[in-house]
Amino acid sequence: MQRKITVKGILIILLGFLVFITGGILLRGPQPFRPGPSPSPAETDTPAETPDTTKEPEPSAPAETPDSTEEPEPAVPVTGLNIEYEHVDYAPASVDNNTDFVSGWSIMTSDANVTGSEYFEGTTLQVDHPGTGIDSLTYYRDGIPIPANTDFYIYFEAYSTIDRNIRVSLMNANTWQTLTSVDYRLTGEKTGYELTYTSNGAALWNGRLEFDLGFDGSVNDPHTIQITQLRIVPSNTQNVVKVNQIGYMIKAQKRCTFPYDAGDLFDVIDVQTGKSVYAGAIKQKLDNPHTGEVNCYGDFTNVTTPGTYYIRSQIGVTSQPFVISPMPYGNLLNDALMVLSLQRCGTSLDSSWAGSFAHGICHTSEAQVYGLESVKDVSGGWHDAGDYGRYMKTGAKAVSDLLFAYMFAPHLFGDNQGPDAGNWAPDILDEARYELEWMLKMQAEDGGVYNTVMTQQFPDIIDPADDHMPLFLLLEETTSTADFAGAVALASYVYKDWDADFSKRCLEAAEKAWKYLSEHPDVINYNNPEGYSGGVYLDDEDKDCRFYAAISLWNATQKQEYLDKAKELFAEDRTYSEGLSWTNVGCYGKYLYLISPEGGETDPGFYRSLHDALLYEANQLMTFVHSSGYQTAISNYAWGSNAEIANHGIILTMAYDFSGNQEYQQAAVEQLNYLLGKNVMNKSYITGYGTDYPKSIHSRLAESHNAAMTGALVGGPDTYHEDPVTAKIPLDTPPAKNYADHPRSYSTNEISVNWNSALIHLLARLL
Ligand code: 9MR
Ligand code: ZN
Repeated sequence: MQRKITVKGILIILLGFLVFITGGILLRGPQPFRPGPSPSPAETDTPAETPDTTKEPEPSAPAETPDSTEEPEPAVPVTGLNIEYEHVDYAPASVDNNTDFVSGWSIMTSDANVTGSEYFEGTTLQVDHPGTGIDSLTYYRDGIPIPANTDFYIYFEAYSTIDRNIRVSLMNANTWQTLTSVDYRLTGEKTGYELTYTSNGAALWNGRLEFDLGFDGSVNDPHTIQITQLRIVPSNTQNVVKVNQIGYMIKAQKRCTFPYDAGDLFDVIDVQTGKSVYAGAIKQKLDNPHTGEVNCYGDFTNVTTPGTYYIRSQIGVTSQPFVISPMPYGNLLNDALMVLSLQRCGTSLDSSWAGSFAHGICHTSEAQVYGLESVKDVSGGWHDAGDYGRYMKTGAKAVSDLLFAYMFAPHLFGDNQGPDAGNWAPDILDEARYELEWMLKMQAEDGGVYNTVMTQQFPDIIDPADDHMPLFLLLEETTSTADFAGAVALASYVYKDWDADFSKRCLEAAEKAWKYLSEHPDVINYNNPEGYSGGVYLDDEDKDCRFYAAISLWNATQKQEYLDKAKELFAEDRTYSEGLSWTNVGCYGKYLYLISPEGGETDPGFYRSLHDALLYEANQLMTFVHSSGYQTAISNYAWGSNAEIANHGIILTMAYDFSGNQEYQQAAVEQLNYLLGKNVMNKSYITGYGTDYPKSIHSRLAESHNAAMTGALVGGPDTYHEDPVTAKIPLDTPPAKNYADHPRSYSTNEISVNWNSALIHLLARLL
């Protein structure tokens, strides 16, 4: 009878501990009391770090805006942000390749005595007694996939302190049938050995590689054998290692996820040379209930040479190719913003900038106010999503994202694309203003704000200009009104130096909305009235919206009354200060107070409470990150899960700003990595980006024009099967796999302004 002993991995700690925390504090700590002007591009980066300038957004400097030399110099906007932009110093100095490393190798002995120690790159076996036969002592690993009709190349390096023979076999672990077997002679000199094999029979998923290290017929004395650098490379690889399919910023943490135990180590292979430039440990084996997998991850942060690479695991599975570069995401930020321009309603889209999405003027008829005889002009704004409805909650959320993105990183946004290129204002502010002008029209005389303008039913899949159904203006709500007040008061602050009149109009509207809120202290929020089957954004809690509104109004006016209200709401329930979604907007308020030049000075105690609340919120997200094999900050995959992941990434970057703890920023990068392909579906969820991205999105504009826009974030996996396509997915499918690249899968493959704005906001904070 053979005795099976699993080698207890005695890990040799080769590298130091991760140095996550220290790097960022000195370079980019929060400076909470210092207001400052927007940094100029020159302050933000060194030229050497931005080689691919042709693809990057142009900073909106006057010299780069052609054809209007007569125009006055644009005012340099002073947005009052007190965080100066600097590139994040991402890279931990070292990657600990041993922590959490679990070997998949085992030792089996009959009458031999052996002890083993191993680390991710190899193993050392102390053979005290080799037993009586070559298979008295075997060192082996199971679970090696052996696809049919595939050539295998197996390589290892080894030595023995006494010259001796060993046998290496590839087997079927289920039947113990030997597929191939070769004898080698080890010497005291470490030597590379090779073995090739062609699989002809049926595919076999539980292959075994076995080293027979028992008695070779002559050597009986105790000796030491070392085996390292083992690689099993099939010609026929599967792309199952998950990466960001675009790539990784040089300074960022770089991780890939393995869907199962793929060996002990992985290589980063340079596509041009085919050579491994780095080997790291596959580690942290974790059950993943969201994906139904066992995951491990690999960290290759230390690869910092620009190039195109792919990951290959020790037993042969690979990833899609990706780049490592200072700015790998090319035009993504601009494209994501252009998606919003293409959603413009109440105007025609000109082919000069809208290309194949050009269409005639749409939805300009006056809307009938629900329940009244009156009609109102509420033209403009963005089509919300794949439908042509326009909704206040998502509009306010999206505008907030754009304004915060601009405040954080103004240098990233140019004045060279879309319908307002070259008008001296950054396109992102033009875009936000297009929606804001519509939002202002959505306010009723009493200050309350309507929740939506839409047709009674969703239109067919037609061009916007062909949708002539009557428009209805539905119901004032406190939720919509408070969201409006938060975003519009923020606009009054941001546009002050660009257009004082517009800024004033915004402030008046926001204060009028506040008055309405004061007169309506209880939440008002409506489902669609009977007979109306368009979109609906249900939100039965308005305190987070009021919190955002109060802080944003305080920020714009410095009136104590607003701050008092914000403090009262926060004291009532900390969670009113949480969230960055269309339904929870509290974190916009919390963050705004923290970055406001007057924040800490006005009320240091409140500042400290909000500071701690931000870290508390981020720490909750970090528990999701730490328990996920993909480092994903989500616990429930519902409609719009991709946007939730992006929103949570933003919160993590905010926590980084106010703690200097780089772990938050690294985790935020992982959220972008998820959206660009490092996910169980091996799918980039952003159209036009990555090796495999959505092709059949749910969008009336895209479908009626037979094209898909570039840079659009789709909703992503939704556990609850809320459309006819995902309704056919088996119910026991793990949550993160409930996704369908199908135009009728509106719950997973639609695009939406408030999802793209989250992507823009996240990118602005990471690039
Ligand atoms: O994003 C919304 C999601 O959270 C809701 O569960 C769903 C049902 O109410 O509605 C989603 O929003 C859609 C809206 O109702 C209509 N326009 C398209 C939106 C995105 O799919
Ligand atoms: Zn329209």
